[in-house]
Amino acid sequence: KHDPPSGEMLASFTTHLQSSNRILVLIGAGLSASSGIPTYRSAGGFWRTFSDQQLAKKSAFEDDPILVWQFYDYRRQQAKAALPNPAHHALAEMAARKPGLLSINQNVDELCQRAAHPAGQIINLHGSLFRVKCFDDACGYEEENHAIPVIPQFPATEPPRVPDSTNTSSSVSGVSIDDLPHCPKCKVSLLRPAAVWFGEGLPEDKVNQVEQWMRGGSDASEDEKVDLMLVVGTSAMVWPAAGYIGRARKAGARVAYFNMEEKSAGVARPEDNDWMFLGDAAELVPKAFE
Ligand code: BJW
Repeated sequence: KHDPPSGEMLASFTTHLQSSNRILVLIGAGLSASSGIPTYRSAGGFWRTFSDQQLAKKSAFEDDPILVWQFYDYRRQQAKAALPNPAHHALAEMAARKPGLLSINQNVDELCQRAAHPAGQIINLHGSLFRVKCFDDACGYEEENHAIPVIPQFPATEPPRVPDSTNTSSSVSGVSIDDLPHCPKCKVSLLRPAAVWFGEGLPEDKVNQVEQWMRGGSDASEDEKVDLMLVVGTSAMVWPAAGYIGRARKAGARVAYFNMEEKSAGVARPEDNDWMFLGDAAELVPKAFE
């Protein structure tokens, strides 16, 4: 449990926020933690129970697409059952008030979208649980897909059984590759979740949209001044997303962190001028925006 932010800190943040036009927000899993969606690396996070190398890599899907689809079915069910929390709503309202605000969203749960975050002001850098694409990049097929479960034989409310030394088979009996969704365009490859896995490049159009914003919408060669950078619920360990914090700082931004942990990697390098809101983002973001 953390002490609430002091009145002095809130006042200095509010003054800066009010005069800020160009605001960059880096969103991570901590934003959705209060909505009941596990983070990746902090307590109860996915990568504490499951191996990211067994599930969030192209080679993992090649090795065991049934297991990977089970994991994503489970995640889709969790995200669909969750509701946006007060911080998702506060960010969406702030974006509507500040047309110069851009949110770089690492989350794949679509809770920001469901809180009506203005679509032109959010970049879903790591994709979405509710989009699928052809496993063959050369085919290029991609679609929105909200079906749950994707594999009818698999109860999406149960976590997948990941093989380990005592259990070498992950497959649910009766499920075969033929039961997995196939690409309707090339009719050869499997469909896969359209989330960005480790070792994969980020979607080029999304990276370009962030670049455009960084350069103030022009083809200038240097970044435009950024007034404020908000770092909300991310360990800032995953690149290239983490790099936007330093980039905004270089472009003049003051930085405000909203994180449960003071020692989380994402807040390991605070500077004197930064604001550090320690605690649940779902409480602190709306409070700081009051
Ligand atoms: C709260 C809270 C509450 C809790 N309130 N706060 C440069 C250096 C080193 C490595 C690399 C590098 N460049 C590239 C790499 C490799 C790799 C990488 O970054 N690895 C690091 C882990 C070391 N990056 C990539 O592979 C990326 N691709 C790439 O760079 O392509 C070019 C390339 C190709 C080939 C070779 C080299 C380069 C792709 C990264 C894709 C990330 N994908 C995932 C999975 C998405 C799909 C899915 O969901 O299944 O994205 S991994 C996972 O991490 C997910 C997240 O978006 C991402 C970030 O996690 P996040 O949001 O920060 O969550 P946590 O759990 O880490 O942190 C939660 C935080 O919240 C904590 O701080 C808590 O304290 C806090 N918190 N409750 C407030 N209530």
